[in-house]
Amino acid sequence: MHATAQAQPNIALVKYWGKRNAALNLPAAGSLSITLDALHTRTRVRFDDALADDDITLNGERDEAQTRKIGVFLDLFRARAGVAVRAHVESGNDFPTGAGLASSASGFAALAIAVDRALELHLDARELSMLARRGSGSAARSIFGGFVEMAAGTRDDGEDAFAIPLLGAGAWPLKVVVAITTRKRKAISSSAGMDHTRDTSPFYRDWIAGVPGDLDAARSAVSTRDFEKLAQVGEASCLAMHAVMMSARPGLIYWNTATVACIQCIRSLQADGTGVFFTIDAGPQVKAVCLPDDAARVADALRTVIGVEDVLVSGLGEGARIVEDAHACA
Ligand code: 2P0
Repeated sequence: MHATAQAQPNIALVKYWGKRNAALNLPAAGSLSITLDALHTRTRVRFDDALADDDITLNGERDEAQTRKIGVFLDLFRARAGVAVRAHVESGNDFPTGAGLASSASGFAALAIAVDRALELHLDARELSMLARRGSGSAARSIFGGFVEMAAGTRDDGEDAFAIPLLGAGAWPLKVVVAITTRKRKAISSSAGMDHTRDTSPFYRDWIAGVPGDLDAARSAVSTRDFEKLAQVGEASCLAMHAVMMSARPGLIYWNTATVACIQCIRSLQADGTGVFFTIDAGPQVKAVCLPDDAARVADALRTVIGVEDVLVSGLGEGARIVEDAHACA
């Protein structure tokens, strides 16, 4: 009745921003991501007959809203197992939480894997991806390593909205340099930001309509290891997503001045022939995707940008998995 799992965040190169069904957390369009290896979530789950309520600790703290959300997520698994037993959940990240570093992706992926093992459900990866999606849309992708595609699906029950692995982490070992420009939590959650964008942006339909073409281009770039092509579609998808966010009323601006300075730094590196492109999520951090030999140069350059607090370098990593119980959380 207990298990510990580890998962890593993923970074979308073709972005997910919009839902077609909020109750089942179904995305309005597909997405394509890379799973990282240098940032980790570890989650320990122990079901306990003596508990009256779930007991949930995230990064050493208890939070009522998070406890409710995770309780609802655990109910999906309890229903599958036909049990009502409550759980102790301890989860920790070794990177800033809720700051645009995809902590909800690694968090719900790790939780899904740990709960599946603790309840001995033995669900397959597709089912785990669909269940992780219920916690957070991007978590469906962190079930897998390397390059991953998430399908929007068309079914009302969401049974065709899951991620699939496209290419293993070792098959095209790109690097990701993360420039951290603040450790503060973001003011507007992704879910709230997506709803607001759908409800108020005049460009929302065009944004969603453009995603399938970007997915085709990115999938083809991955299968042929065409970095230039991936760079073009990756930056275009990121900027289109931020454009639609900014066109909401009032506009959502997740960037700060250092975010823009990092983009400009990356543009000058590109002009000098460095293999790098940027992507930015619902937060001010900049992720620079690089050819392996160029990562050190990119990291050195981003460290000199005013407002950059820290720079992390990551390779591509594996999907969510069970780990030894001994050292539970970061
Ligand atoms: C992505 N983001 O594709 C996009 C880019 C943020 C910007 O997936 O509401 O936390 O839990 O399904 O997964 C962040 O959204 O949103 C996200 P919910 P999630 O990575």
